[in-house]
Parts: sequence; C-alpha cells; structure tokens
Amino acid sequence: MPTAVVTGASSGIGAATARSLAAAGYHVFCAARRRDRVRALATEIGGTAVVCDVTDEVQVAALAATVGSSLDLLLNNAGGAIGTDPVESGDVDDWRRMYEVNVIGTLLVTQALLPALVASGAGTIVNLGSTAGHVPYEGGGGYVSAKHGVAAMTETLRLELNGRPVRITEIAPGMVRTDEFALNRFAGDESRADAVYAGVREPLVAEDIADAITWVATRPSHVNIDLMVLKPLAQAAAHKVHREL
Ligand code: 8X3
Repeated sequence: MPTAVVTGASSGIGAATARSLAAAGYHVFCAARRRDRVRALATEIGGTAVVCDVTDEVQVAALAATVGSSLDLLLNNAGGAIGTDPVESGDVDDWRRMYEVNVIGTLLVTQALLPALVASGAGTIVNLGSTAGHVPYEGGGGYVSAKHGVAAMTETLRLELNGRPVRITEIAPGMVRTDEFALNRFAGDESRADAVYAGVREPLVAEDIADAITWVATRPSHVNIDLMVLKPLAQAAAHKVHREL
C-alpha cells in the first residue's frame, strides 16, 4: 500500500486530500496540531494520526520516525494567511508567523522526510502554494511574500533533486472557500471572512483541490507536474472576480 503524509490535515484542503488519497488506496499519516481532529480523521479513513506542529523541529522529527524508512507522497499543506495589512504598516509578528508556518514549516518537514521519499524509489512532494505566490495583491504582503517563498523553494528543490527519484509539484489555488482560511486571516471575524466570497457564485471547495492533488500523485512516476493553478470560473485573475451582488 502506498503511503502519504498530509500536514495541516485537521481541516480544509488537508482533510479533504487525506480522504481523497485514502480513497485512492494510500495509507495516510494525518499530521496536524489538533489532536482530536487528526484522530477522528485517521479513524475515519484508516490512517495514522500524528500530532505535529510543522514549525517544531522535535515534533517534525517524531513525525519522520512514525513514518519510517520509506514514503511515497508528502503533501506540505499546513499554512495560511494572517491579516490584510499593507506592507507599510504590517504587523511584524504576523509576517514572522506566516513565514514560519508556510516556508520554514515546509522546509522542516521536507528535510525530515526526504530520505524516506528517496528510499521509496518514486517519491512525490506536493507543496501547497497559492495564486498569491505568483501575483501580488494589495494588503496581501506577508502572505504574498511567504507563498512566493514556497514557489521559489519548490523550483529550487526540483533543480537540486534532478537525477534522484523524487518529483515535486506546486499546487496554486486561487479562491477556495474552506471553513477556516478566511476566518484565520481575519482572527475569527465571520463577516469579514464571508465578505471574501460575497456574490461569488461558486468558489472552489477543498475537494476540488484534493482532486487535483490526487490526480498529480497518481500520474506515472516519470510524469512531473511542475505547477497547477486552480481558480473558480468566477475568478479570471487574482483581482478580477465576478460578483453577483
Ligand atoms: C488563497 C488565495 O487570494 O486569498 O491562497 O491569497 S488568496
């Protein structure tokens, strides 16, 4: 049975992808900070729950120890946005936190699991980027910078892995309506979170991204999908969103 690690598995795209991969035949190590949630998910899909904060080196080392010597797929999904301050007045702690979870977290987990991915003989890394990692927008500064970091790390690692049996993909979603992404960005303010999707007929949902990731992972191992950008039909570009208000 192929094996997969999904970080940030407790909700949203992570949880949906863990379910999708399990349905595709993977044994999924569901990693996230919230113990009850990863336990419930792992029980539901017959996987393994691992309580792990991706920014904590000790917990990441424990994740790698749980996974063991061989791993087929790593989804670096843990991440997120905090705030919409302009660069001029952005909160430095928010920027640090975004860099820490999106970039350093991805780095730590990748470093810890790379030996097992190589050992599998046909490893796959999928990094959750964003359209924000390719096209800046006002008020997105800290998140835009962090996701540009994820995109750059993905490209760099692909160059460095050349000749070894590990492929690497960036998935770059635009507007995806999940339970927590916008709520986390706006510190739990539901009206501001809802406004992100106001009038948008069908934002993407977590299952749309999970479907794409599962497709990437199940291509023949010589096929490397470098980058996949996914946006809802209503979003022609980062700034160009059709709203029916
Ligand atoms: C999510 C897309 O536009 O909120 O990564 O930055 S956006």
